[in-house]
Amino acid sequence: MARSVQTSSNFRDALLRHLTYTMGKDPEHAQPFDWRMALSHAIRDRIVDTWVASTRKTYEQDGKRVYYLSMEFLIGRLLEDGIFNLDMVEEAKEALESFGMDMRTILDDEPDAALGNGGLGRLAACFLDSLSTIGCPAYGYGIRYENGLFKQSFVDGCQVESPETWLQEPHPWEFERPEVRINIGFGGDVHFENGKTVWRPAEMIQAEAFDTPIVGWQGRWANTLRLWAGRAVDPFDLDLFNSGDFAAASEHEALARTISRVLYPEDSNEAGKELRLKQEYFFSAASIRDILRRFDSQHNDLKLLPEKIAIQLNDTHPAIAGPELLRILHDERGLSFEEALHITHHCMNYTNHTLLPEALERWDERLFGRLLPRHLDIINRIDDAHYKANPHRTLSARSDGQVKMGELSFIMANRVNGVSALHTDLMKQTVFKELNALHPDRIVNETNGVTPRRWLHSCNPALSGLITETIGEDWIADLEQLEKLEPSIEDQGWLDRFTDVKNANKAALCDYVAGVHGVNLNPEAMFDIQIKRMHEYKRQHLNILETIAHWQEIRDNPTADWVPRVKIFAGKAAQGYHFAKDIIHLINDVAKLVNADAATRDVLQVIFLPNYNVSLAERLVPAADLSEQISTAGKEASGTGNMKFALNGAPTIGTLDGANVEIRDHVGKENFFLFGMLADEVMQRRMMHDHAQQAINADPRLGRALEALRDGTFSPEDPGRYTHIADNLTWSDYFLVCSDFTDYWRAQREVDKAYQDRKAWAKMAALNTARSGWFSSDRTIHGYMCDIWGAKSLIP
Ligand code: NBG
Repeated sequence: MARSVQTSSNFRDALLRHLTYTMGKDPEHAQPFDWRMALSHAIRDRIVDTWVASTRKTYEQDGKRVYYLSMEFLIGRLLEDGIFNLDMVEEAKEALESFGMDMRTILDDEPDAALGNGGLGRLAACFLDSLSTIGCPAYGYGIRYENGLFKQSFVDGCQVESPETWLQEPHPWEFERPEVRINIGFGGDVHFENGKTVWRPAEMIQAEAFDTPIVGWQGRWANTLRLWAGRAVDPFDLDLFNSGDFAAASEHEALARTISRVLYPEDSNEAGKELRLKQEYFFSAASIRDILRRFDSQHNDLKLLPEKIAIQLNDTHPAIAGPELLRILHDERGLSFEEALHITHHCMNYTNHTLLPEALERWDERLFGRLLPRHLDIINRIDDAHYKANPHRTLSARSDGQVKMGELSFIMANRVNGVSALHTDLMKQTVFKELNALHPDRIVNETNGVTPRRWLHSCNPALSGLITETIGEDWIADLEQLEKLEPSIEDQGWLDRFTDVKNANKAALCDYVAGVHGVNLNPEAMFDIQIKRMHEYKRQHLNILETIAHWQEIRDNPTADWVPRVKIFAGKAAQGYHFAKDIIHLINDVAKLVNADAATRDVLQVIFLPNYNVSLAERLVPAADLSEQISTAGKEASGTGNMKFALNGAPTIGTLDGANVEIRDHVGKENFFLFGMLADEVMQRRMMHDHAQQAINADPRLGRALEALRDGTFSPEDPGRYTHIADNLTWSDYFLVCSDFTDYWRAQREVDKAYQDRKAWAKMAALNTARSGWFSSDRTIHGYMCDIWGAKSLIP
């Protein structure tokens, strides 16, 4: 399992071999696509060596395996990741150059695997990287969506969605496993026969496995991401075909495939669809079968299960895995219900990722019972057993005609975790207050983290190079070593180099934006960036309102000493979330007017970059001067973008929400621009019936910015376009945009002042990098291994 020791010429041969024999192309006629495929295969060969060795070792040592069940894995591109993790950047570059090819062009040819919506899916991807780097035997289980998250473009400033088609080209990273096909049942009824309960499903869909190896840092270990695709059990009806009904002959196949066709967008009102529940059961049940099959191949005593496996439910989407495991142990393997429950409970753990009530999954029990009749019985028995053990209170996973997945997950799980200190505390005080009182040791905190391989070493090679030159390269697998940078920060020469890196990253972003979008950004300006899903609680509208007020003030006094800023936004809104889409439209309309304003454009530019995804984040994060983390306190469970920015030397302007609290503690309060109400103040303020009007009356800047929305300043062709946004903020303002506006304005002016002293700013930025080492997902995974899974690394 040692690092591959390949000479450059060996690697060049491997590349040429794959171009010739895998792609069937001559170098003279090969297109970037052919080179990308050849390079991917050459890199993949190295990964497979590690992968096979890791799997063998896991079987030999019979260590505990971790199973991470997640509806989303937002892995993005894999080629660059593989090259960096194998430490083969120079070899790959040289090999390509010897054929006259530029590596960047080849890497950028890869489509993003957008199998997730946002933070939850990207966290799962960072965890896979850390599990492999640490050498913890683990499998990610999810769905191989044919169409990942939609593509976003703008037409007249409005978001337009089109399907993501990442699988239209061959995907070089996956291995189809036709021998791993599992039939998953739906519907039908439950019988009692010969003393046994038997579920006879009415419909069957086959789950077929596709495996992607995930290699860790320096190629020492590789785990598996196994994604399930839907197939028909009987794909083709020859009788129907021969009778002339060609469409009906393939209908089974088409229906079965819809199950792995699309990723549902979060926050959408449509999520209650039957298909979503089917997807959840489909991948959870296939994964449980697979886990048991692997266990059975090495053991014959089911009591050993909790010792040999740990299952992590990434939010409630795979919660049905609990009742499914229990069902198999009891109905099929013949354990008593109590014993099956006991074993299941000790295998399952649950991560909660949100307190937003609309995002906590609940299913209508008629729908649930129709699709999963036996599971509904089992959930009732789980509930009864829980009540029996805790008779003083009923805390039902089933009530008001609904199956509540949050409660079910809590009751099933051995450990329940939140994703930042504040979120874990709020979980105990709110959604799981009663359950926590009954099971006070069950909830633990595991603050999120991000992988330093992708989010510093590979996305910011210049900064990575400077760090390695200063403190050696061990920080890549031990991020807290970044604190060793602190003495250098006192050295002006070093700090100038740090600033040069940032400036070069900004210049590269300017080139990209000019090339792709035809907009010239001012590289001298402060790059102020807010990138994340569009949501009212994340308050992109607070940011744009402040931008409007700022623009108005510059126009009042154009010759004052303004600090030039570029306001950069990116993010997708769920298709059905009209308010969020209107905010995108507004930002685009503001950009149009402001960027064309000769009186202000030297000091203020606004741009909304379309189709935010992992690859775009990899360009933006290294180029940021200021990180916007401005959610209403108590609403953002953690955030992970906040960590990426701090790590890459962008101080935060933010509220005390999610992991911002811990970021501020680590980087120091003097290196963080704090504003806004605290979570408990938010709850108090909301009780005031006229909180928004009071805030507006107290701050004429806010009043004037809202007025500009009402009078059609930004939409002269359609003056009423933004009245409803102004009305919403004036009359309801659930997310307290108005109440936090004045303090946000104050903090922004402090940012301006701080940025004017460039030396002091550089120091602040560098301290953010040096003190962000704790936010590595390696630290988070060590926490899960120790507090939740009881799993060990198999790397000696
Ligand atoms: C998101 C939270 C983020 C958090 C990520 C990862 C969901 C349901 N939750 O704050 O909103 O960083 O999860 O934990 O997507």
